Amino acid sequence: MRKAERARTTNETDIKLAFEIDGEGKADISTDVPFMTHMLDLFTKHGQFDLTVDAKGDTEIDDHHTTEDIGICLGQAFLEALGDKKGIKRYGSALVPMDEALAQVAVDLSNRPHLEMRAAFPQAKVGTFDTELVHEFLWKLALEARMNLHVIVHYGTNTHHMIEAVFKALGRALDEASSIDPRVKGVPSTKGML
Ligand SMILES: [Mn+2]
Repeated sequence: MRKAERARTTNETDIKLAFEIDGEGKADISTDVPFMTHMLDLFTKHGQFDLTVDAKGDTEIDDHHTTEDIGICLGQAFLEALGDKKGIKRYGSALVPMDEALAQVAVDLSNRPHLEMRAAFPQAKVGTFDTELVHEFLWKLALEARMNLHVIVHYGTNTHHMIEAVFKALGRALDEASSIDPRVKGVPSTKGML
């Protein structure tokens, strides 16, 4: 079973998370950041993962710590669930429209953490959520999962739609990259390791 759990408590946040790669799109998400709850729900459904998150944090300051620490825990759980990476496709990409917005995600489960993000969100906030935290979340996810993650929002006018397209594309790209290809023998790298 490709799954892992994380429990992480600091002075800023208290996070419990369980992640399964080969899931059914079951999400049980409870966080102090409602917009992230919504995005993690989409991510899980479109990635056909199973994800349980219980995240409490110092949102009286802002949503930064809680959003960041969910990214850390999800990245660590994803990496552990991938195990030895034998037989995986390694690369994945998705182009996802959401009404007027179009987002693209390409990922390499390369063991070389990197984030490239091209997204100009028209609004600094969606509800109470600071949209700059999308970058913070994705960077910590990429760092801890040791993946090369490229995110492009080609266009859009509604910031909620644009971010939603990113999380749906992220789920689909990671689903593809982490899926098992029966033709792949061992690890898909000419170096012999990932
Ligand atoms: Mn929505």
